[in-house]
Amino acid sequence: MSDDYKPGLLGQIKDKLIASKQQWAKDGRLLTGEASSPDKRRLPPGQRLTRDWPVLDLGVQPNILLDRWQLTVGGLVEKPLKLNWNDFLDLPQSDTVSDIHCVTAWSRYDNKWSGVLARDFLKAVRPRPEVKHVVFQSYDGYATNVTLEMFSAADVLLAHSWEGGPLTREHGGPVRIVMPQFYFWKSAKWVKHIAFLDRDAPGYWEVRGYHNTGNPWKEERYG
Ligand SMILES: Nc1nc2c(c(=O)[nH]1)N[C@H]1C(S)=C(S)[C@@H](COP(=O)(O)O)O[C@H]1N2
Ligand SMILES: [Mo]
Repeated sequence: MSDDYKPGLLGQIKDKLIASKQQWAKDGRLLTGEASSPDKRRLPPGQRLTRDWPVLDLGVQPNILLDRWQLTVGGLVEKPLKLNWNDFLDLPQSDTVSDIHCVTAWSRYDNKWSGVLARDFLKAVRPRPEVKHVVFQSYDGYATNVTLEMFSAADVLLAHSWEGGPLTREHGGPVRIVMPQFYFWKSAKWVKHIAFLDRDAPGYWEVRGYHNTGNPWKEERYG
């Protein structure tokens, strides 16, 4: 976890934001109860489109220099990895275009990402047959959990670039996860370690009242 987290003024403001977001989960804020399905509409229920790109974090935006960056992979895998920046760029590179849906009700269409597809990453890591869950751990102490099935979708990316330029620090650079089919809290910024597990391990928001899966078309905000 982040040892260097010292709440200053910014930290205190963020603590309030976190507290109110946790309260939303208790109150069931933004739930519309509208029925929807992925093939019928692009904008999930209760969402509104934005053209800017809001920044959400816990009050720390870790500054990881590329020559000190590392991504490690552990748990039940045939190939535990410790990747430096060059190792990461040596993996097969792909581009994707996907929409963002944040649980705070903003969506942003047509984001162009570059990086390593989860499917290519999985080929390098080779999870053991008993693996059912994946946990992303980040440089700011954040964590979020998904199933191996969710992580294996064709559109999931370990992204280092957005719209042709390096992903900025505020948006999770050097590398963040992009999970387009789920609320954006599943898309861990500043990813540091990926654990492959045979049991579930709920992350930061999942233990604070947010849904374990977070499918926006089913409006799985809280749970
Ligand atoms: N490491 C880390 N990843 C994170 C978060 C965070 O606080 N720390 N916040 C999550 C939430 S709630 C959202 S909505 C998105 C926000 O990403 P953005 O700031 O690029 O819009 O990042 C997700 N990933
Ligand atoms: Mo979020």
